[in-house]
Amino acid sequence: MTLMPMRSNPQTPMERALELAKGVLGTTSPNPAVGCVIVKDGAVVGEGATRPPGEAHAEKVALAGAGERARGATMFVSLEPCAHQGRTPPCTEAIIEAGVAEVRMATLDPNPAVAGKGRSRLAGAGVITDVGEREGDARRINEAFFKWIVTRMPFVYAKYAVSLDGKIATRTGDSRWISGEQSRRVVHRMRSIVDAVMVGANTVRRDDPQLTARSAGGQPCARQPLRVVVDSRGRTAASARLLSGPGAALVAVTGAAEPDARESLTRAGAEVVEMAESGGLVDVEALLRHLGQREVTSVMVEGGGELLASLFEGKLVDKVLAFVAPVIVGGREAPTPVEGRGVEAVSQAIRLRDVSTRRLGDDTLITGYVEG
Ligand code: AOF
Ligand code: ZN
Repeated sequence: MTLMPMRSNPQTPMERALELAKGVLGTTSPNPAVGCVIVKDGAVVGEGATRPPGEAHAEKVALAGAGERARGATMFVSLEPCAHQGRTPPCTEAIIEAGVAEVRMATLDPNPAVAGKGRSRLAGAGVITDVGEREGDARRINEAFFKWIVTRMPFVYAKYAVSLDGKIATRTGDSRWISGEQSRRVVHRMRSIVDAVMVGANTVRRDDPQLTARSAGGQPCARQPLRVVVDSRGRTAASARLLSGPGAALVAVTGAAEPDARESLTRAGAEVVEMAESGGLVDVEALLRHLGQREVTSVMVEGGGELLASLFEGKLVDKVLAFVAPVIVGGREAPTPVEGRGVEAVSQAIRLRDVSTRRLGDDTLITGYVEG
């Protein structure tokens, strides 16, 4: 028997703030998920995380818990406190009023309404400030917000599960299940964090996925991502499972979709949105821009190969999540995750950076960011 090693480094207040932030990911959008810890004389006197939009920011929750003990204390917060009047009043004023002596923020807020103003407002009022402790981790937690708030384009995750020989299904289209249970649980956790999931019409026809976020026991989660089908002609069957069920569904079509098809989808409960076309297909960049304007900050694209190819070709993918399972499927007709035409030379291939791997049972999850 092996004993668990004693943790030689107990969690720092900033690590706790990051943990609190992670805990509310998926409940704060389009706001970032922020964690805050207030320490006085070496003891934690208040903690908090961002509440849903329109409710308190992390700092306000922590200040409420600390009460009078916030006076002369140090605040650790995973994002620069806001200095603007948004849906809620500025956190900086609450911090100054509470008499906090020092604010240590992991990173500045890229929101143009804040972007350094929070820090200078605090410093101007005599509060000691510091920026940069665990900055990379803090930015990664809110990677979608960091892109969306400055570009108004959603952060796009390309997710797929492949066999060890690079197939996403057999030649007959069977794909249940290539990846193992632990991998599928990670996918459900991701679906509960992102604002939208997206698939192509062929994937709906072939797999009839539900695309809901479900717990390990199969129960649908309280919050569901918007389900988006890219379907130029609007030929998705009204009986497709993703059109009903908890959460909203949107079908993106082009002018080529017949009124009957649109009506049947609307009756089935979906919102039908006509987008510009590009080569006879839905212009995916325009679709993403449309979603971003509706405050969709992140989209996880779950296939198929043609949709992923147009997104990669349009340089619209930010991060890849590839689940690799130790099975061999074979077959030259068996589909692969990215179809389209592909590049001619390996030197033109899309490269990932900051690549990391994680074991999930016998599967390996490989993630990385598309080089910009
Ligand atoms: C903070 N603490 O916990 C979060 C912040 O409309 P509002 O008032 O909710 O403000 C939204 C903006 O505030 C959001 O775009 C981001 O810049 C910042 N989020 N700021 O001080 C927090 N979630
Ligand atoms: Zn705030």
